[in-house]
Amino acid sequence: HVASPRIVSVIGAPMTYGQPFVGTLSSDALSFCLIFWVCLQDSGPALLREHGLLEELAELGWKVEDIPDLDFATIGAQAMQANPSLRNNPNAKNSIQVGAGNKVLADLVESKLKLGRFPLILGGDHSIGIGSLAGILRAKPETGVIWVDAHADINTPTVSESGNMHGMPLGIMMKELTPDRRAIPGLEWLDEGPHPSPYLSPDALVYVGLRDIDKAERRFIRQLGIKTFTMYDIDHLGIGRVMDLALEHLLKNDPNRPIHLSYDIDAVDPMHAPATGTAVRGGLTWREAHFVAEHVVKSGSLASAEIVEVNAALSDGQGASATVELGHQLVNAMLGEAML
Ligand code: B3U
Ligand code: MN
Ligand code: MN
Repeated sequence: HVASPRIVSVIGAPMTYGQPFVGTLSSDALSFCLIFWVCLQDSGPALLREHGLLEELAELGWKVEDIPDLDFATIGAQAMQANPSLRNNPNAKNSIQVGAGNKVLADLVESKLKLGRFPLILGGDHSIGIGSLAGILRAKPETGVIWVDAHADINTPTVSESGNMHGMPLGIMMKELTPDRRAIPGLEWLDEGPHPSPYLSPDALVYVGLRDIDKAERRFIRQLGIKTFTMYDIDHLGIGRVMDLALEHLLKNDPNRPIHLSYDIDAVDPMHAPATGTAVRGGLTWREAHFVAEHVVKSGSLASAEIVEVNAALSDGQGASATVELGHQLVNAMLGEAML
């Protein structure tokens, strides 16, 4: 089957520039960064690796290609140096660093997909969705996306209330919302060069697990008619029916369409995943969280996946290890652990 290649390319993408706990921000965030030195490089991928993730993927029958974590601190610093006159926009915080890092990620994801491999991207904050989607859509423009999240991540620099880019990947990757991506410093590459990155069509996206949606995001979702299953829908229909409908929406016109699963750990209830930037109560249960991944795998259409916002620095030791363990279990589920 086209969508089940045997080599998984594990891509560590420890991005932190898309969320508030970086660099020159509030004094709270700064003192936090002095205590936890991890502020420019997220520990998510390293912790998942320490947990024996790669060995387990091998046990599941995958050939594992382990790629060294992308060094976003260096990539970001170089981008700033290369163009000292370029200013970050307060409405898209750290957009130069976010953009430069995502350019490297996009090229990597595109090249692995073109080799027939399964890119497994370990975040990092959800701003890496920009690079993942750019690379995926360059390699396979017909891809459908399942976005599992407490949040809609469809803000744009113009409407975002926080300016944090982990809340914007979908807004930036939709033409209807960001018709000129060259206007955002650091993201010019999306629309330049021999291989501009296609946009994601609103009907190629399905949301699962939403429960914290900003006002402008609500308007966009309605206007664009994006297929959305909130926690209300999961309560009402059950996760089984919701996932059937989600797959039906993406696969009805093309049963062979590749699917990308973008999994924000904050979709899961904070009882199980407290170590994340913006935890919201009332999330997926442990089993619902697994079922989402398992059911997408079972369709045979899953072609790439990412897990994001596992941030061990944002909880006590116990909460951090619980969150890492869940992330690790979900990755196993994405790579077919529950399949007989
Ligand atoms: N919608 C809010 C909050 C948020 C989005 N993504 C996360 N938090 N993780 C925002 O800042 O855009
Ligand atoms: Mn997210
Ligand atoms: Mn989220």
